[in-house]
Amino acid sequence: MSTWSLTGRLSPDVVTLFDVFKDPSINNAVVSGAASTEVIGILVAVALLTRYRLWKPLWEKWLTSVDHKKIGIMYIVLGLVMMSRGVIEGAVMRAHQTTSLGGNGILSAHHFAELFSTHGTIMIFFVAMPFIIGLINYLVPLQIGARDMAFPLMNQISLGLTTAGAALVMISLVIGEFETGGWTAYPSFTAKAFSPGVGPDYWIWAIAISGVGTLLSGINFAVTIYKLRAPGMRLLYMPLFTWTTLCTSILIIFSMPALTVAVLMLALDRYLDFHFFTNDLGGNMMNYANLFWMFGHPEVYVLILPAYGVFSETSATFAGKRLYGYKSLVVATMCIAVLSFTVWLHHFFTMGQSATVNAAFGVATMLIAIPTGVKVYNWLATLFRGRIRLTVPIIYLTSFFILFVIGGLSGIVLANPTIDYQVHNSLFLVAHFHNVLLPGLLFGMLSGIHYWFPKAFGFRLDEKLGKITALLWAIGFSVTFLPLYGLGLMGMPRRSPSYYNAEFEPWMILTGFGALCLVSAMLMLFATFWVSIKNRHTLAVPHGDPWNGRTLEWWTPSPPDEWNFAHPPQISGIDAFAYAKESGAPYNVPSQYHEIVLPAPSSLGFIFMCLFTLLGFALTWWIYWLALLCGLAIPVVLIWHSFRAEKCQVISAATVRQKDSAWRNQTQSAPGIKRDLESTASNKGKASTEGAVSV
Ligand SMILES: [Cu+2]
Repeated sequence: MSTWSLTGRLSPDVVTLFDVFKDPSINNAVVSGAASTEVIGILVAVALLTRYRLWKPLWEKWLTSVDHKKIGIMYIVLGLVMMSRGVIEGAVMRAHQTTSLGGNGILSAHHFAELFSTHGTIMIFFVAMPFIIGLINYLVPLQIGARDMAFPLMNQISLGLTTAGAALVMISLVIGEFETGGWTAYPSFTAKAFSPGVGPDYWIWAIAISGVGTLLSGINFAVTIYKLRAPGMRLLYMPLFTWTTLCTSILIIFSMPALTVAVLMLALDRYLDFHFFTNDLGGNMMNYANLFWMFGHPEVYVLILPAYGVFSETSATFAGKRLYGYKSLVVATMCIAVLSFTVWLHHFFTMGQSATVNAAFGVATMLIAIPTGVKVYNWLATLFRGRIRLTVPIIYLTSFFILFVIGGLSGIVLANPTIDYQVHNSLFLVAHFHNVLLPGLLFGMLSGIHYWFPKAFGFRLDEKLGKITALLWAIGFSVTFLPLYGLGLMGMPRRSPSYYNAEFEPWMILTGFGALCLVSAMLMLFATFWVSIKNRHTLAVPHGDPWNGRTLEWWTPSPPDEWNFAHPPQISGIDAFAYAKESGAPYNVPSQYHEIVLPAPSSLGFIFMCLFTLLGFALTWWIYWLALLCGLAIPVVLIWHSFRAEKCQVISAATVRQKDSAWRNQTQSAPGIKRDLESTASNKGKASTEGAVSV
């Protein structure tokens, strides 16, 4: 096959839709089933959008929007779409392993390897990252009293690049195959000599493109927090979620380039016969391991810190108390951020460095438990003697306390190099990282979504269904992953398509049931959204403060106006909104209003998404003329765009006055709802401050 042919490596037989008819087997049924589910899903979405004439509003109100709130929501939608694939893949893997005693199993070993690679890649890069970036996008400008991100258009481009990466992973389900070397894509396994197919290339371009998007997001968040805080908001007056965002952004800015560079070096190895990571001609695979985990370990904290931020906000709000030890939480966050750069080597304790080096990195790893412990104690102290309401976010928080501590402790166990030698390649490790990522990141994000949903959409989520969802996640997690600790200690290797020890089987079946429970938790989550949307009129909270919130975002109507705040509020301490409610009349109408200038909608982010998806696809399949075309089009579009006169939309002072004073007047005259009626239909989003524990 010529490298320069018109269609590159593409040919009709790379489409996996009909594999099952060519060669009927359960494995191929799963392959074709997954591919056709995706194709049908897209067709149904197109049909529905056409049927309800939604293309125009979708384009005008969402895809071209530069409003940080809408971009945040789109990030989270992307995460939810990708999560439905990731969770089902996890369940398919469990189904395979319960049937794989003695080397059978429903899937081929190759397919199983693809599954654990896509599952990991999707869950980290296209579920966890969009969740945190989406939540940050939505919240941070509101929490600091800003009008938008520092760079609204760049924000849209970040979303476009992340979506392009996700699109490539989704395309690999139908056209060709994915890589089989895990979410880390370690060479030499992913080197050209051992994996000549398109799989690693899909991974490379998905990660490289979305990685640039994430880096731009990190820069955007940091600059926003440094430059756009409301008058009077000192750094130590910022809400804790904003603090964790700042630390996460700094982690992104320093760690993401390491990943992008490692991935591009791997691309040079594969495309242009460089030898960075080969075992010959001067290459060394350990260079990749170092670069990858220089990103990979801080990434763990990129993911977990925003969840810590969510737990800080929800524990204070639902205990009706000021956050205990605010400053120590800030310091702990910064300590975690710094320490996270000093431990990457614990990911390859077994790869032959000296005992001294291993010991140093082991100790550094264990140190992170100290600031983490500080945090857990502070949240507990916040709840202590508070007037706690047993809401959905509090259920997530309590599950987090119980389960995450087990995960954290197993991390300290693994930080001991001698123990790591024993269990590194076993399911013990799989248990550990799921044990931190599910109760930490996932529970944090889901409770955050539940908590801020009424802010974003103007109505609460159904509390009862939300509670069932939260419990199902907690139970599903425990049944699926806690047995893996035992299996790992019994010697079951990870990434293994089959096993030969009959003692493992009952435990594998148990985790299989757990996986079903997790799938039902996900379905329940979607059911919660569905039912709540249907009942949105009874659940409406237009006044904007349904939980008696403490931070600035609750000081706006729900959903907030496009410009967030008619006047940037004057800040003189932490928990500014709680203070305003205690000591004054927070909804007084200000005497004067000014016109507001907002950036105009733009199609640049969408165009970039299309061009980068096409570029990644062309490079993966060696369609070089197309890659060249896209590679030229991208800078041309960017230059063309920068020559256009800056377009803005001006909101007149009269419009701002009309909307803002209407909301203030209505809210002022509305009755305040006491906390025991919070989950009833009478909660329209104005909280009574009577009987609150004082700020
Ligand atoms: Cu690590």
